[in-house]
Amino acid sequence: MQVLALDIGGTKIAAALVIDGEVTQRQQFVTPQQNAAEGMHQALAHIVGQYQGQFDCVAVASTGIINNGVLTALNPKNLGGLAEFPLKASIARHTDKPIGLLNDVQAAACAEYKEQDATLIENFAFITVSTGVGGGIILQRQLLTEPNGVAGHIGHSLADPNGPVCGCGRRGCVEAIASGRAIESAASLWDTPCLPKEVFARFRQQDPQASAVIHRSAQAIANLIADLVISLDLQKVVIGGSVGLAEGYLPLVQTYLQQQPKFYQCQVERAFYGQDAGLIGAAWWVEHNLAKLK
Ligand code: ADP
Ligand code: BMX
Ligand code: ZN
Repeated sequence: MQVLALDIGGTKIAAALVIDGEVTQRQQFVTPQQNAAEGMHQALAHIVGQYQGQFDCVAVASTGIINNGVLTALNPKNLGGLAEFPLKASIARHTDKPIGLLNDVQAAACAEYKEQDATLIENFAFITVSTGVGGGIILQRQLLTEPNGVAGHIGHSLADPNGPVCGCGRRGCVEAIASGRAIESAASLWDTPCLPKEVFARFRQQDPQASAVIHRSAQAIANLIADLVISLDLQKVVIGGSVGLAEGYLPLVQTYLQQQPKFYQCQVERAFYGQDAGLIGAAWWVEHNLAKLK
């Protein structure tokens, strides 16, 4: 089966044909930030048009709470203020093939979990540190999506009650401290402001200001992992997203996690599929749930 897979994040939209788990014809677009609803309709029309006639179904991994084909942003600031968007209906304007949708990190969790030995790893999570911070949780070998698609929104658990207000409305979320946008916002106040990619470059050169921000992010993620391990008996966590995959970040998370008592620790690894975890997982999930979509 040829699956048109889309991975819609707060910063970029990836699209590809996924055939037997292999990614081909991958393209990447910037997520619209201005006039976001209209921009999203146009981006989807353009992308589906590019692959017209080449796919049997569409699999969408998208940022936001995905329920009944509708995207509801928990943090609308990550999507240029877009709070709600009819994702499935927008794509269905351009194709009559079946369309399956799930949250971007839930999808990535599927891709990475199928690479695990399920006889050994029963409880598992994927954490993305990207525009936001998201999660996909697998318990007793099953991805949590029911009943409302909310499960896994761990970026909005509490990191610091005195931290910055998050775009979701809550104060001190992990996302408000650890995400790419949080790093960007901290670095925008510096004498020589810069974007997260440059913050990482300065961190690797041991710049104290950059190191403090990256350490704060990694420590919040390590604490989040510890909370998940002790709540859910997780056996392994895999990390993705452009911040999560950035050189030097994972070792820092591991170092902070190793400072926790033994019961709070678990194996933490880099995403096997890197930036393609969402695309591959969405395609896999839709192929395995196709009967329910028709
Ligand atoms: P999305 O959230 O759309 O899935 P990404 O996973 O690429 O996209 O995450 C985007 C965030 O990662 C942005 O905040 C961006 O500034 C940051 N980022 C992009 N490239 C890098 C990099 N090489 N190193 C560190 N951070 C990066
Ligand atoms: C936010 C939330 C999650 C998402 C996560 C990572 C929105 C729009 N998104 O916590 O649904 O999974 O970010 O998303 O509320 P990304 O855009 O960083 O990949
Ligand atoms: Zn929040």
